[in-house]
Amino acid sequence: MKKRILSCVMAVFVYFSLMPFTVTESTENKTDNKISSQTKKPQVTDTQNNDSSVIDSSSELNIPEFSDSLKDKFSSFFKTGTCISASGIDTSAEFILKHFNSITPENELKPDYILNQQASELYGNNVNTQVVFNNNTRKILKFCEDNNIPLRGHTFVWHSQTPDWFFKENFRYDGADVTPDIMNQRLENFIKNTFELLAKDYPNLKIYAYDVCNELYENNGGGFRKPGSNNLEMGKSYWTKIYPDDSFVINAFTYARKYAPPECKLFLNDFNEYVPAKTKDIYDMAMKLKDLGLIDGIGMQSHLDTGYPDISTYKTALEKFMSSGLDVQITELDITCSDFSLQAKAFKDIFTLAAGNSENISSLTVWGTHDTVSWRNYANPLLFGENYSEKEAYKEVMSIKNTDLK
Ligand code: 9MR
Repeated sequence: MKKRILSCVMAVFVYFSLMPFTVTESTENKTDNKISSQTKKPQVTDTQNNDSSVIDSSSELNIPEFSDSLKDKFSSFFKTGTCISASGIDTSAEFILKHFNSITPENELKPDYILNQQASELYGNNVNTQVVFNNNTRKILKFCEDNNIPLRGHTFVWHSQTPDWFFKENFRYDGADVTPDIMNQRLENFIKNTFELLAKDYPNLKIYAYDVCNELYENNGGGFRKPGSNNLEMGKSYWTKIYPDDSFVINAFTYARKYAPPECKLFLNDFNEYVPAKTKDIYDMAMKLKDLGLIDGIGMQSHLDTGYPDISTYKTALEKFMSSGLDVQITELDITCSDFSLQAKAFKDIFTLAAGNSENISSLTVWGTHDTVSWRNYANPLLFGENYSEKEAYKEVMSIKNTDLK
């Protein structure tokens, strides 16, 4: 009992101490270098190493009780994904192939990885944003292509991991801020050049989803992030510094719709998405984009803690997003904890909820293969532990039965 109370207190502490930055605001610069509402389940597109004896995709949704692969267990419900880094391929390839059938590059498609300052400046017309993939990005893309694993692209418009020169005259750090008109052209070229390079160098890569905009809103809702440079003041957005309104969001989706491969579904992705004011911000923008025919889904990052939110708070947000008629994807699930049994229950609750609503949920991604490589490794937030050990959370998730759904 004492342990439980202590664990709850810890959880609340961890949550509140994380709140302002939980979620990512890093100044780190790494330049070194269902899919649309009309397409519904059952999902039968698991192309990678799927053991067809596990699930008969033509039958009704069914969870195999005995399975030792996460992706096989849930393959008639949704894609089961992980984020990976390039080095994860060296250490974990076999493990990734066994458990996951969707991959998100953890950092390697972010603006600070693929926007190239020198080439953009040298191009000389102030608007043709140049995109270059470094070896790490290439390694992940090739791994996905070679192994026929569909990719979730992440991300174009983000306040974080985006260099300030992208918003300045001549693509130079010492330039003045550009106008919205110039920025529109840069944004279009950024998105166009990215999709063109992907198609040219990885013609067999299946890109099934892309986070067009990420973390647009204040951590607890209340509108867009405040204008500024995240590289100077954590949490601020250069996008809202350049644009007086939401046109950068509408335009980003317009360009993504124009240049993304037709099967690639376009997402608005955010964290703390279960905080009611933020749920509303995300929902309202998604509906605006939906009315314009520009969006396919809402991404719930789902960086959770065993102390917050509880499953009913999370479910309320999920239901609101599902009521949009758009696809929903759980895009970055991890659950920090100081009690592995509570964590196991929380993971089971989320997987059960997702499987029970798989009509509207096409993909569930955990944010990392195992605790050791997690961005929150201090609180062991994943399904697998050191040396890929199967944690209680993994076992609970694998024990979900058809009768648990609903
Ligand atoms: O997991 C990513 C970590 O390696 C990076 O240091 C961090 C820096 O911004 O970004 C992490 O990924 C974030 C994701 O892109 C967006 N949502 C929050 C994730 C965790 O911070």
